[in-house]
Amino acid sequence: MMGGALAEEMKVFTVDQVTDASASTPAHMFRFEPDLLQVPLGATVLFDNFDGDHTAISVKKMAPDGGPTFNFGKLDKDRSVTFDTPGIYGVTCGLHGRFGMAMLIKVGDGPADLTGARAVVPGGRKGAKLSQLLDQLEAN
Ligand SMILES: [Cu+2]
Repeated sequence: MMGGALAEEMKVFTVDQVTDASASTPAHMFRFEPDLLQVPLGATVLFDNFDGDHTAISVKKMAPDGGPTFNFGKLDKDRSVTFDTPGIYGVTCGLHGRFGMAMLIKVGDGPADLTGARAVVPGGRKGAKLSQLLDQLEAN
């Protein structure tokens, strides 16, 4: 491996997958933290599933051409993805997407193709959440 431990560390981002029984709405009860993540090209994102009850799945079509897609089950040990293709990636949980458990990852410094991403947003609460995150990304 090239590069020191520190350089490697700076390119690894952890996303918590939360189950919060005290939350007042289902969308808040099951969530990714953060739900909007911007990372440099080549970064690795780790979906921690620390409470053991979440999957992490690419949202259909919501990834740039040639970019990685993934489908991590509840029991998978290695739940990390390296993003070598810039663009916008949608992620959901197969179990809680219907409650709005979804997030966006934007990879790279260049301008994001928001129009392309909006065109493939799915329906339901998951889609509503992703649309809201695209609005946030646009406002940044
Ligand atoms: Cu979940």
